[in-house]
Amino acid sequence: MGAIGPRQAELAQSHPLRHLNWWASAAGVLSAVAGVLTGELLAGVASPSLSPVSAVAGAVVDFAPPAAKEWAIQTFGTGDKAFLVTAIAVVLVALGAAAGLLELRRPGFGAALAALIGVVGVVAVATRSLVSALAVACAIAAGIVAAAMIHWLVRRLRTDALEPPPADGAAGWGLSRRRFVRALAGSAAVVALGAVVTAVVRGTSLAASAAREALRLPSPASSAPPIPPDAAVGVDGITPLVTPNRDFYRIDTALVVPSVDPGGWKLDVTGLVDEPVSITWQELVSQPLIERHVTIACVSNTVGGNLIGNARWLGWPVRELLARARPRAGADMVLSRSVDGFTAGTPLEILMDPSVDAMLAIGMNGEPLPAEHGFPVRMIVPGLYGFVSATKWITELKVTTFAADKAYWSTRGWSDHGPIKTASRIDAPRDGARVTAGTVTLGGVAWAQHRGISRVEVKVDNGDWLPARLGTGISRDTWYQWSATVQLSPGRHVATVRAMDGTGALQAEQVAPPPPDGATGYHSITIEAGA
Ligand SMILES: Nc1nc2c(c(=O)[nH]1)N[C@H]1C(S)=C(S)[C@@H](COP(=O)(O)O)O[C@H]1N2
Ligand SMILES: [Mo]
Repeated sequence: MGAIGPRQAELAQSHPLRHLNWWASAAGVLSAVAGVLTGELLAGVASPSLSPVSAVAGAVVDFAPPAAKEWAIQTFGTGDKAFLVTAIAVVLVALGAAAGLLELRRPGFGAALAALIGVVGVVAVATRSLVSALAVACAIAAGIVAAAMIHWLVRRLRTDALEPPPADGAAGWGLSRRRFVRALAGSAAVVALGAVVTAVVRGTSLAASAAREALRLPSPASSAPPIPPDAAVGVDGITPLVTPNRDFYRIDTALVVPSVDPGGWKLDVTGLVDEPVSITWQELVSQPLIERHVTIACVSNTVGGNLIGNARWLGWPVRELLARARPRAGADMVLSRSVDGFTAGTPLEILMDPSVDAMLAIGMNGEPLPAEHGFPVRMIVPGLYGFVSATKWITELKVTTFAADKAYWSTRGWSDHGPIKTASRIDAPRDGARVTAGTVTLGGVAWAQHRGISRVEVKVDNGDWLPARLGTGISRDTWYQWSATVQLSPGRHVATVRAMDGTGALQAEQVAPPPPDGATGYHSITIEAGA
């Protein structure tokens, strides 16, 4: 082995590696694909609602001029999302090839271009409302993988091409490029395997999340009543009145979040009805929609627990759809089914009650439902625990009877019926917190969905119950904030809260665990008051 042979030197100088263009482009495209797969695969596990590609799709829709959007909708109709994803793929392939060519000529520059594409992904993720550290990390990983792979493959290509011919005189590049080809083929095999794994892990979620990002919710025909100015009591550390989507509790039996493309979604009303009906996504979104704040809660929530959240839901009243199907006399339950087989059994009477506004929800706090919260459509029923009402990824409403059908949790030790029990919680100060002795402000939330809260009281140690200041409720279907100032002497104290619902019934004091129909008992915290 010695100096670079004259043939190679000539290649490098007079025809600077031009004959390797195809190979370098292939390496670049493969690296781009590897990066995208990495991002999507990680997102599938760590951040199902927000993957790098769906973020870019969303950002493109947000920042594209209206005329371009109009054109895409006119030209591709409901295929506009598919067009968007295809366009992003074409751009990525082109940029990948360009990065390969650049890396061949200026080692490091192509890798930098790949990293820059990764940065675009990171920025796109950062502009989305569901942004999280994990979502950003997925996009960063995508950029790193693409940049590292392009650098490694093209270096392999260059060394192979520039290596002196072996002593036996066989053509240098012709022989040694096989090592590069092997590296490329090996990488392609890994990428292909990664693609299969990604497809399995993510299913159709890329299409679904891109569709979600590109979606614009229609305006409600009936808007949510405005939040009263004195609904918030202004105590530090209290739960916000409306829970941001990214902080909303999540409870379901799904190992992998189902991905449902609204384009193929429909909801069938079956069972004891005069006329089985179906509704597609397009039909659903063109109905007069209502928007309401509703606080949903999990029956598994323990006293003082946080499996509860309040959101502004946009949807179509379930009773309108049921009315089209005309439930038969004798039916008393609607078994709602999810794509993943989960079922909930809801009293038909509640779903048909015009004062309840049970809805097929498509929007949560002004955006399409996040994948984790049931995209594209879920049910929301004010006043009922989630396990008997809040079916996510909903696909069927079977009108039936409690006698004939059992829902998922009702066969597993939980009750058939699940009205939400009146409860209250102290959020501030935190349990075990140290405060300065003297006047201390407590704050928290209380809820009795559909009955409303009429009164909240607090007690320190074994003292008297003192009335708390109750914020005006957004509606009786949501939780209420409350605050109270108490006097604490130095030492350890126990503060307790209780609430009374709108009918004048006090919340149950008797301590009961969540099964079979919801925990009861008063919430207490300890406070260390220092001098
Ligand atoms: N498809 C499906 N929907 C479901 C569930 C589920 O396991 N699968 N869990 C229910 C339960 S027990 C609750 S408390 C709520 C929680 O809704 P969230 O995850 O949006 O907060 O969803 C309900 N809907
Ligand atoms: Mo639940």
